[in-house]
Amino acid sequence: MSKIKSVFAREILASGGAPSLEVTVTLESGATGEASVSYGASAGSKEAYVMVDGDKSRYNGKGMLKAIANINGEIAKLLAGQEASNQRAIDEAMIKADGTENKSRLGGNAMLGVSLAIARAEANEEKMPLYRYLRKTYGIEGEIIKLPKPMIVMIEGGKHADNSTDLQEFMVATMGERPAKENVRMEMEIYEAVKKLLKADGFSTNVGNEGAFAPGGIKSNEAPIQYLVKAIEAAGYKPGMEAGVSIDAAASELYNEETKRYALKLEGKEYASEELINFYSGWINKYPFVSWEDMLSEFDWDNWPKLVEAINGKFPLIADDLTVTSLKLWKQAIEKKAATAILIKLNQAGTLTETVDCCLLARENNFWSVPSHRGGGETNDTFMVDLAVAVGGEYIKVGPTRGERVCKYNRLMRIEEELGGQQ
Ligand code: 2PG
Ligand code: MG
Repeated sequence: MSKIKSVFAREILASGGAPSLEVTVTLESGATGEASVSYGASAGSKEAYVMVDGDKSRYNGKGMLKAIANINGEIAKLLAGQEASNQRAIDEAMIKADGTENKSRLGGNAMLGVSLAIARAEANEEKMPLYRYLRKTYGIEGEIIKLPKPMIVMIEGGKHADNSTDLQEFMVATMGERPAKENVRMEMEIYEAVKKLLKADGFSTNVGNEGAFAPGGIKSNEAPIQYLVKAIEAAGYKPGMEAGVSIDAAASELYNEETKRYALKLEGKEYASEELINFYSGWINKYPFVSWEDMLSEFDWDNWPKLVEAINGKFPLIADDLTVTSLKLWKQAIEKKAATAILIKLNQAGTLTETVDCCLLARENNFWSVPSHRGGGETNDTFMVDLAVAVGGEYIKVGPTRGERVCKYNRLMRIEEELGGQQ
């Protein structure tokens, strides 16, 4: 145990080439912890506030100097001398000091960077791998550690890639139990198979934001599902047994709040919610799905339960923009039977404790939590992987290529190696 001596933040670059921030926390014992903060391209409207400078003379207004000043000034002062092992109390103190619903005074990005760096510093202080420290801190000790499976974005569109599909992500998720490194290998073999199939049909295999293929000119939003099923087979695996397909429509981006319709350009259609549910429903029994995510807009709460009913327990409906890793919204979604799993993004919540609380609520209800990367502003930080391991997240959702993505899978395989026979 040790007290916080200093908190220091700096501006770094995130994957999209715009800034993010990195925080170093030093304890009185000399132990240190570092963390950086990611942010999204298709962010939900109720996410914790990402504070950017707005000064157009630097990085087109996307600088992080204001958030950094909040960390190096007010937050550092608030936390100096506090016991670093009191993570929950520290996060609560920051929330109280901020005093706003969406962390807009101090910045959700500022608060999260500090929150995560403190956890890393204390884990280092206690000489524990981060996932173990998180289990201890949040009382998740004593159960077998089960590693999350990979859910890998293979084909992307929406806000993550121009000229591709309307729906944002088409993923392959491994099924069944095997070592994490075998799951990762399978996925990458399937990724190569997707590449070959797309090439054979004359598509470009350039990649989008998350390192997934973004085939311009693809004919429909259903075609990527077919490519993925074919690729699973071509790589030598059984669709629906060893690997299946997941979709994240990121449908808030397709929804017009005034007309209450979803624009699917590839289909040349504008669907009302029920029509869109019917359109999706045609796929339910046709393909081996592992999960669907954000198939409806965050502004279309009333129709989510209808989609849950249409899926009829075949696979989980994951809420992302709908619940934005907020305990309040996640409780509401469970109550209304609007979703049956939750996507977890640390920066949506803005503190570690609030994020873990969402994961624990999922556990209590036997729903999956799926820690996820971010689209536009990912960093090399792998905290989300340790979080997934700590809370027993069923999957981690991360892109297949580019350094800020593969580091997550490399961390997962490293944890497996560390655990050895202890799993
Ligand atoms: C999502 C994410 C990650 P973004 O919608 O699930 O793939 O995208 O970070 O852009 O919100
Ligand atoms: Mg999403």
